[in-house]
Amino acid sequence: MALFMQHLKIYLDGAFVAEPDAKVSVFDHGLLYGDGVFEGIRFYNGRVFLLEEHLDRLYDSAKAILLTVPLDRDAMREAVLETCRQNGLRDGYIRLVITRGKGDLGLNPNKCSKPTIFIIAASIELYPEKYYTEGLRVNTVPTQRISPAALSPAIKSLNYLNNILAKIEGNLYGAQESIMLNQQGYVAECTADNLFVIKKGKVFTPHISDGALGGITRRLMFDLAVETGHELREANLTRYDLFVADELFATGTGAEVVPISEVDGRKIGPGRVGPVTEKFIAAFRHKTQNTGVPIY
Ligand code: PXG
Repeated sequence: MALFMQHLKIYLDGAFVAEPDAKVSVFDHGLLYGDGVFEGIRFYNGRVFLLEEHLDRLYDSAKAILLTVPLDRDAMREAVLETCRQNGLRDGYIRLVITRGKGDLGLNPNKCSKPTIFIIAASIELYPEKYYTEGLRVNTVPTQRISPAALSPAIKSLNYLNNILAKIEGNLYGAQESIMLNQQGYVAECTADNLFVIKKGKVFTPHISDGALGGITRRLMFDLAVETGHELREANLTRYDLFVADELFATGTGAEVVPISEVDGRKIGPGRVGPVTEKFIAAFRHKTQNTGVPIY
């Protein structure tokens, strides 16, 4: 064992600080109200994967909640890369968070003078490899995806209670992920992953307007569909479409491309990873290992 613990270096409002000193005020509205936005980003093989796409979504999320990011895009990109360098990492996970900042106890964001920005780069514990062959057991859950008229699910905000409640319900069923429906009963997404349905060689995924986050991994699937020769289109999907699918998979920065082998007690297709999903997994892994913005 190491004789001393090496702390992560955290980017916090323009400086790098050791993890025990990386502290945010109890008056920060990110904490008091979940008022802020974030990104989860991966880096593989010394390169940050799909960084520009994550920056696009970050600035769009901030714009949608009228949060003016005090760093421009070039400075933000450099802050992300420098956080990886400061920690000497080549593979891992980046959490980039921008909160409304420190305010008073009222929710009025006008009282917050300066957004708080922090960036964590760390190694992560991946899903066990067996999930990628055996697939996940998932459940649809009673908690509906929040209506776009209430808070757009396209905004990657710090308000995750909707997803967390769905996750808790899945946990109660012993599921490894939960599928959320929207208020019309159509499939929206999983709690931190987008969903894909394969039927007769064609691939379908819920519309963003059905309550799915515009996942960066989801977006990539449209390119991989062309590469693998499968038609992919957006559709209104019901639980029935899931039950009778030939294959299902979920996508997300953390989960990558992961098969789903059981939904609400129904075995899906072969009950393990299917041939089309295998092609998407292989194409995805090739991209992660061979593309991205170099860190060093
Ligand atoms: N839907 C929701 C609600 C999400 O939060 C995705 C889909 C997938 O999007 P990306 O851009 O990652 O392909 C997310 C991802 C994690 C993690 O560790 C991911 C998210 C949130 C918290 C943790 O994978 N969001």
